[in-house]
This record gives sequence, C-alpha cells and structure tokens, in this order.
Amino acid sequence: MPKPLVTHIYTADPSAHVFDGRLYIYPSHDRENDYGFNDKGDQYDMVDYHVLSLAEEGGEVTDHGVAISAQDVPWVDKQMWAPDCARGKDGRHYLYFPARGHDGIFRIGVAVGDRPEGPFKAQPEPIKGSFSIDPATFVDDDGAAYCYFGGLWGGQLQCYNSDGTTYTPDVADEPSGAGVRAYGPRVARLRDDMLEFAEGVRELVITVGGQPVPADDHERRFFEAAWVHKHNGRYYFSYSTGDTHLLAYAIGDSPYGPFEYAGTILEPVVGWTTHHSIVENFKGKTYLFYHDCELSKGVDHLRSVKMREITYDKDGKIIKQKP
Ligand code: FUB
Repeated sequence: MPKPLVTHIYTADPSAHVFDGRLYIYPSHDRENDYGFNDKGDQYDMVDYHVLSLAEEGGEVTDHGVAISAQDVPWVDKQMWAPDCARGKDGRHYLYFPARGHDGIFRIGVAVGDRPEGPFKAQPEPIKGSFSIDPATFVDDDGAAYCYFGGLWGGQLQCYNSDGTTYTPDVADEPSGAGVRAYGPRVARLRDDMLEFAEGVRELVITVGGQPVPADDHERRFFEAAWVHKHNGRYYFSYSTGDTHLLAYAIGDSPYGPFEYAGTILEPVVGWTTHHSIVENFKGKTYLFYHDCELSKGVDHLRSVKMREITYDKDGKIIKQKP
C-alpha cells in the first residue's frame, strides 16, 4: 500500500507536473480546526500552499516551504483550496488557486513565480470570469493552455449558469429528477500571458452512451477535481464523483470534449473527499497522485498525498485501482 509522500504536514488535492525532469506536486495544505464536518466544506480551512518535489518514485521528497499565503493575496478571505501550476511560454510558473473572497464567493486567482517551487506573487484580483473551485491546467501539444474548474455544493458550482455569467446565491443543492442533466465542469483557454481567460467559459459535457450523464447518476456525474491528460492522442478528463467517492474518467477527441464516460480509476479511499492528478510518461510510467485520510485515522479534513503507478489495457482503458 502506498505511503503518504510527507507526514510532517497534511497535504491534499495533489496536482503534479514534470518540470525539467523533476516531479513537482502542488497540494492543498490541510490544517487542524474545530469546524467539524459539513457539506459546505468549512472544515477545509487552509491558509497557504507548500510545493513538494521529488526526482523519482520512492525518492526523497522535498518540501519547499510556504510558496504563498492567504495574507499575501488582497482579494482572499479564506479557504485556499485545490491549486495547480503551469509553465508559461515565457518559462515562468503560474499557480492557479481557488479561495473565498471577502464576499464569501469562490473565485480563482493566479500567482507568478520564476521557479516551479515558487515563491509566487499573486495578481491583485482574481481571474476575470472565474468562479467555483479546483482549477486544473492542461497545456496541449500545440502550446494552447486550458484551465478546467468547478466543484459542486461547497464549491458553489450549482449557483452558476453554464458560462458563469449568472450567479444565484445560496443554491445549496445540485439539480435532480427524471430527464435532468448533470452540471458539467467548466473550461476556458488561457491567454498567452497565462493571467486571464482568453475566451468565455464553456460547460463540458460528459456522456454515457452518447447522451449527457443524468444529474441523478451520482456514480458517473462530475462533482469536483477536474484533471486532463493526454494518452495516445486522446484527451482523458478525470474527476471526483463526490458523494459516491470515486475517481472516474471520460475520454474525448478535443480539449473541449465531449467526453464519453470510460470507468473508475480509483475506488473510495479513507475519507470523504477524493482528488487526484495524473502524470503521463514520467520515466516511461504513468502515475496517479491522490490523497486519503489514513494518516489522520479518518479525519476528513486532514489528508495525505500519495502516488502510485497506473496502467492502461490494450484499448486505452485505465486499469481500476483499489485503495
Ligand atoms: O481541499 C478542499 C476541497 O476538497 C477541494 O477543493 C476538493 O476537490 C476536495 O478535495
């Protein structure tokens, strides 16, 4: 069974990338609090980010220390949730992070650093047109960079229309009922300077048998934790199903989808949340980064990042993992 990559701090929501031949992991930094569990996620009360790195599977993991703190970002009030990082065409590093502003609304910010491990300096305002949580970047072979995002319930995705131009406060639940489509994750291509969206936000469609996944299909509908990687020229969109605690994935032929549901990557781990990233072809292998609450003995908001190899079958399907 894989061990936590670090045990001196709690870490979650690992977004991993290879920069200059080294693995860099951008996790949330969980901390203790007395909030208790609720569906809004108040217990995930994080105030900074650390970057981890390692040279190879099983190698020594370096904690590069605090890369950026909430107190350094004027628009942030609280809850720095799952981040990600991309390298721009200018060779600099762009850390994308969701947080609640002073009005209680989640938006996505970006901070810039010269090195993959930071430190990062935040832009004074969140990305225009951004909303909800869990930004994940994907840079395609042609250099186009995309930001995928969104998360239901505490992540507020259910409060928005498709392109995010209409916000309805205090919508607590996702849609439900016969014939109702599930809410989709969102995507926008990033500008060349990586600091803003280059286009309006689009809603992605996950299909089952060619039809949009129904809202009540909680084993297959998107909840949070978007991630995109490419395998054999096809786009793999992976995500958490939230209240059914699965890491699922769907495959498409464009970064904008549609993505046809393809199966489960990882069965439920210890803890309510499940969140991951996938690194394709690092020293010839594909790795899944994920978290669980084994180290904290099941405390949902005290999670630990792990990694393990994953493989594909001959048809490009990911072989399902058990925790
Ligand atoms: O870490 C806080 C939230 O928990 C993340 O944004 C979600 O994906 C879930 O892992």
